[in-house]
Amino acid sequence: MLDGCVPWPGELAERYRAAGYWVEQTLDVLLRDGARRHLDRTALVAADGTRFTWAELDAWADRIAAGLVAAGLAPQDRVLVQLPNVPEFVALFFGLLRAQVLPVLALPAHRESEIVPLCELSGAVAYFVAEDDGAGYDYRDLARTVIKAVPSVRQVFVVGDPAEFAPLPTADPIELPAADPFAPALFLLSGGTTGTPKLIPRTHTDYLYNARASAEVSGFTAETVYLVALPAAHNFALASPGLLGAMSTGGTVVLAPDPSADTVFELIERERVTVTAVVPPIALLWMDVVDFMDADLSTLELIQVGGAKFNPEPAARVRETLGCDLQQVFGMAEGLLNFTRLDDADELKITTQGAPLCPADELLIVDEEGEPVAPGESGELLTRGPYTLRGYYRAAEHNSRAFTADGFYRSGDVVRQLPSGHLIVEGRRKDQINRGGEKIPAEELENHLLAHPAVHDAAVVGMPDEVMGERTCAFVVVKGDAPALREVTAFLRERGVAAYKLPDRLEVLDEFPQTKVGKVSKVALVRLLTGEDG
Ligand code: AMP
Ligand code: DBH
Repeated sequence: MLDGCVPWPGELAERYRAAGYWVEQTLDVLLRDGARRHLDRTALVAADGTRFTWAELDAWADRIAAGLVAAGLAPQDRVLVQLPNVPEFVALFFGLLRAQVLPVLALPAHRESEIVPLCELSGAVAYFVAEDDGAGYDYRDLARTVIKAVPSVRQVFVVGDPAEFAPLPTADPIELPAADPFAPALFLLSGGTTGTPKLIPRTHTDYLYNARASAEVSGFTAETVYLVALPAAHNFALASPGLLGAMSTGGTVVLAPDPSADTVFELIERERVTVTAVVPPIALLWMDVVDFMDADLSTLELIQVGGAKFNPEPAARVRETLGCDLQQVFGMAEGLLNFTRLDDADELKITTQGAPLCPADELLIVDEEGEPVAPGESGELLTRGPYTLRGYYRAAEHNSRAFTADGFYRSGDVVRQLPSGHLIVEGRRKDQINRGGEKIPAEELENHLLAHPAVHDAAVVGMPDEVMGERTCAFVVVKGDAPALREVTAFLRERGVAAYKLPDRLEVLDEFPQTKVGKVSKVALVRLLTGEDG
């Protein structure tokens, strides 16, 4: 195992292999086998209509792999990849796998305050970006900051006009050694709960299982046309089942540059999309406007909704509005995935967040003392299994708290389990805001706020919101004059904080309410917003 990664204990690993969850294949098999089987069928479609057959995509990935090697990248090197939903994302992903270079998958929304620490933590030697985000943001500016700030980053590769940097490297294909199927293949980002980012190593074999089993439970076939509406770097859109799941069954992947109804409905109609995955606010938006848009969505069979709780009321309206089936997905980049099943009763599809994907997923639901609750009671979800991490990368100290001694991951989610195995997500026991599926670690935002000259103390909480589930409220105690929200968000932007992490509301207090043990009471802060007493 790569230094800084925590392996599964040998006995469990043996069990996962014996049961067939872990196969001796690398992730790259999805493209290699797919190309052998599907040759001239369409594998990938860009938003502008550019199409790639399986053979073309396979050859492209080979050329990129050779280019990476020629550029001096070596097996086990880490690189930061920050690309929008463009075909290069897919080709580069497989090129990196073939060269055994490990991508750290950042979101297009990330900025300096996320990218720099990620490069530092991973020791990234290269940074892959797009020229811009199509809306005026130039990633080459960000790259200039990153290479100055992080000495390990030696090279920047750009999709589009590279300016002073290099284009995506390609070269004539070369023979490359096969990777170890049980070694890390890539790093996903955790939504996080602390002031520093956390990286999730995913091995070839665990992520292959993740993608293939998800594809099976979601009914994917060679006829599947999967629309990537969320960022491709997100575990949901990448492998749950996502684009890798679609590839695993020989389906077609269509890339949407953004999840707006205008963009997506046109692509669904044009490419005869059968399935896509979104966070709840996007589903709500589509449901709101579908009647006013004359797009033909008749090919759409299934919409997967996850990332944040999808409430029963809108869930019940999916079929009548969008004309397709609903699958709720409660997942985490750390591993465990829960899906409602396609043959579940409507009641379960509407009111639950699904049941665990794998028979070997172990779930514990525990009270504040860590003791298992009675069946059907709510408590914090702990889990371990064949595709759930055993430790964050290079985070020994944090791991000692984030995992039990037995290796169960503490999800921080408060859930209740029905006799059928389905989970209902009821809340959370982690210091994080879930803003419509985008995760904001409270401590991280508080640290940024504390850097503001007028802020003496800061506490960030989620405030209930009809559409987003939660929005972000920053409570501050000030020194001198209180700044306005607009001034604070400008300050945070200046520090390079991603836009989705900016507070929606700012409240100034003389002092923070405290718990009995003298900590800031976030429960009391939320009550100040909702006006609930008790
Ligand atoms: P991350 O660890 O950043 O991948 O985020 C995963 C977290 O998102 C989970 O631990 C939950 O807190 C939240 N989440 C994902 N899907 C759902 C869902 N369907 N309902 C409620 N919360 C969800
Ligand atoms: O929120 C998530 O991280 C998530 C949600 C649904 C996820 O990682 C997934 C499905 O795979």
